[in-house]
Amino acid sequence: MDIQQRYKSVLQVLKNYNQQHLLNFWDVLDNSERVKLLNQIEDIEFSSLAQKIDRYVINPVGTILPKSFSAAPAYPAKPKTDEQKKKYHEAIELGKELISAGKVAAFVVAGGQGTRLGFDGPKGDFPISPIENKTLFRIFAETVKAAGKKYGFEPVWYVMTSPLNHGQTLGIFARNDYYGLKKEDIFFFPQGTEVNYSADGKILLAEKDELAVSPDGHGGSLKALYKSGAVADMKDRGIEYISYFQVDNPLINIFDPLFVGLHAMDGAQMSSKSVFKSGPLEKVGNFCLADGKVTVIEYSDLAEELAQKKKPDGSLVFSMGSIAIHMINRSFVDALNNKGFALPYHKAVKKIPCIDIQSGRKIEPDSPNGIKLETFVFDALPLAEKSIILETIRSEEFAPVKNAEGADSPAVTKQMMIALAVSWLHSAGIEVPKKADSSPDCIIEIAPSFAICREDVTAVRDKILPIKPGDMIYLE
Ligand code: UD2
Repeated sequence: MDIQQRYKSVLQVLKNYNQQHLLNFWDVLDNSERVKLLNQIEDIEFSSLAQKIDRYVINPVGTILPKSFSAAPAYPAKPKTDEQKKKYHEAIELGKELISAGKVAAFVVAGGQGTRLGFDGPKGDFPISPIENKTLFRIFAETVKAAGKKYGFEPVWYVMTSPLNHGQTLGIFARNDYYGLKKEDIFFFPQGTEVNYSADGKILLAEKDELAVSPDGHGGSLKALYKSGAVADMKDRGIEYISYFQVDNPLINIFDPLFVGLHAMDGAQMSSKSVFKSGPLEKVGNFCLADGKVTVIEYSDLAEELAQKKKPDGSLVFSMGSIAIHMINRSFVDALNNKGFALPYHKAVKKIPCIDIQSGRKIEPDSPNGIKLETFVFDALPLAEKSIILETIRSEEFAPVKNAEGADSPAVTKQMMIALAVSWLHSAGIEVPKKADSSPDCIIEIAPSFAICREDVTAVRDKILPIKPGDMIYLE
């Protein structure tokens, strides 16, 4: 079809959906700009557009909560009964076997825009370790490599980017020689995008020849894993379990035998780790049980009265917060995509630079002017036949870098990294000098090549020299 024919047919479709403004600047575009715009418009899924705009943009009904739900049960961080102790022991053994057999792969979602942190560039390139200033990507890569060495397998790491940061991310890895991993053992793929809308449901133009788009949310990872060929690659390599984590959490325990083992023993398809919420209104999703299915209800959707509800012993009813750590079966992702699935959209009202469709002038908004739609990965939990939750201790596995200042800021994350290193040293029987307020009087950083878990430190404790007040010690 020549370009005029394509133009005519696209214009007709756009008219049917009341989006013909997207071609307002056709006359001032050159040929390559016209092709670029048509390609983007032809990629829109028009079959679901009208319903999507009505349901999520113009007349949003908000999240539809299950009619009745209760708090979801979780495996405790430490086993309590003899039966549990036996099960945890067996799960750890099974987890180690599966990891050693190369059945578990690392998977980071790194497609977010990281605007809250105010960092220019992919968030994985943010320096965070307390002494060496290692970036998040470097910490994950070294952890993946160390796990391969510890368990004797060739680790594979899947990295989801977005079309907005894909090229930059590839450049960062190449410049850093893939942080010592084999290039062919890191599989990069971009997630999908969603077009952005004005409040009245018109698709926004970022430029006269370009639609305004944004990443489709971490829920998009379940489609992108499949579309990109990552799932097929996993099949070829014999990988069965996907260890899913977010780019902002340097404490992540990527290859955790207990989590892998419990998930596999219970025959789950998608499982999660949780922490006890720091308070009733902490901004994390809440693990609930609805119709027998594990479901995450975002903090913003849980009525305050329920969030505050207490048990007779004074503890919170909805106490388990989601920290976005999941174990997902490759076969589950495969099956979802084969039968076709859709996660619900969540609407975010944001400042979106765009073109005024009458004048063609660029608008740089000071206040939110447009709508982005995203899907969330945890909305796939109720689609799993079986899903388990393993509680974990916040200080051991969760210190996300999200904001420039205050809670979840780099300063807090670094403190938590030091505190975890100190706690591992304590467990190995090593004295760590303390200040009067009992905070550590030293800065410690443990390289993944030295230890990726508490037990690793105990195993090499004789190599650690005495620590003096004020020391800065990097263990590698
Ligand atoms: C998320 C969870 C929250 C809690 C918290 C833990 C949601 C809505 N909330 O909050 O319940 O678990 O994390 O830290 O998820 N990402 C992509 N593509 C996208 C959007 C995000 O890859 O299109 C990645 C992003 O790079 C990051 C992660 O997803 O690794 C989380 O994104 P976020 O910072 O927007 O999530 P947040 O902090 O609102």
